[in-house]
Amino acid sequence: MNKEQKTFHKSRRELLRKAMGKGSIAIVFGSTNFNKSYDGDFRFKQYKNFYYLTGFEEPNSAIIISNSKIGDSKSNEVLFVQRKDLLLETWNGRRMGFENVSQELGIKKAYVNTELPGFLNLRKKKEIRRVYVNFSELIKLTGEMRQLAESFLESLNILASDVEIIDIAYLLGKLRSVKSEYEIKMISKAADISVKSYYETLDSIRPGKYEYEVQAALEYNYKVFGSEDNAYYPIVASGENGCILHYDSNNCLLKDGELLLIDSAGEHRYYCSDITRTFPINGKFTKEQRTVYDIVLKANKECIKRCKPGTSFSKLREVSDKIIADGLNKAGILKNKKNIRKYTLHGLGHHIGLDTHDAVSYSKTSEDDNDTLRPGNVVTIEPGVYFPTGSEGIPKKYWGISVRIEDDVLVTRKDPVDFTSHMVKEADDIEKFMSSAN
Ligand SMILES: [Mn+2]
Repeated sequence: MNKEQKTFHKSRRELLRKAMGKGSIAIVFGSTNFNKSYDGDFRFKQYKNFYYLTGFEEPNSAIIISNSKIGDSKSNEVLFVQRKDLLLETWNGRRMGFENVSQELGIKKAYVNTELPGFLNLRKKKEIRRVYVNFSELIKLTGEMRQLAESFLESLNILASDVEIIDIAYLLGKLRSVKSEYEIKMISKAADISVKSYYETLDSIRPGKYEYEVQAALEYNYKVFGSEDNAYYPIVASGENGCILHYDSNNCLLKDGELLLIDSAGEHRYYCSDITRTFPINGKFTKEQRTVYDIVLKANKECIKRCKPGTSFSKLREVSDKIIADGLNKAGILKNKKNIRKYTLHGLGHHIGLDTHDAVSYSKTSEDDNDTLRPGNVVTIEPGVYFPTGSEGIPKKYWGISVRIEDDVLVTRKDPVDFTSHMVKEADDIEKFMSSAN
């Protein structure tokens, strides 16, 4: 791990210590291998909260973080990892080993994960008043960590009457929602990789190709440009499929005269981007498609401009719905503007980061406002309009049209920074690019 990344994860542990306050201890488990079928597992992916604090990508790990010394470790942070095992490493890949943790990750102290139970006995530790645990992930652990997690959960039964036991997700979500310079660099790099890949893919969009061919071109290019993984499973939805928000079959033929909605992006070093563009399959929008497209684009551009501290997701959605309702109404497509949400369906945007829909709070209560945007937030702006066949009150010639346009935007004290602004989105520019690509 390079120095910059080490410094980043160290700074996250420090932030967490501050946020927890004195008398607190955090116990955060990493992920384990999950079975897909028979003797095949899903590709391993680290839990994001654990990754945030460590940058460590091996399964069967856990970290304990506190403001004071933890157990006999003489350290305020201890990582538990798999033991080195030459035979298992031959089958399943290299292991760092506890001996190399401090050098490789910059975490002060490490042990083999079989030592963990000794550290989880908190009953005699009078100085501990609060215990933060990633319960929602802990209960899913498999394999060697499962037994350990279960006995830990049982031990909390007695402890719970004496100290506060709290799920750490909310607290870490608060920290994760404001991105550091390092994180901003990673997300913008992921976005740039995705944009480059879209350009390389434009010439595979034409009548007669299949959705999965476009998907394959995108995924190939993500890897080539430096992405280790999809940020999420690609949606490559032609025609009416675009009206299915989480369409992922990607097995239909691209037809002349229809639109292709692509919602797909790569990640970089665990940080996600999230892009949607809508293309005319034959390279030219019909009059009806163009009308809807330009209205959605107007909402997209206006909301990106407004991505400044003090605005909120709910305010932006109102703005977007109003632009789209007015636009559709003026074009004679939507009579009753009050019905607009039947056709815009989803929220206007979300945070992105280690998760594509970043696992942070969006709630607004009298105590805590997570709806309002702050400097350092990175969010998507993704207005969409969907007219599936049978849409009541919508003229038939618009049925089957779905348009979504999504960009990734950093909120700063000054103007918003659009990480995906170099991806073509004006209807004229899209047509120009597609005619030169084909
Ligand atoms: Mn999105």
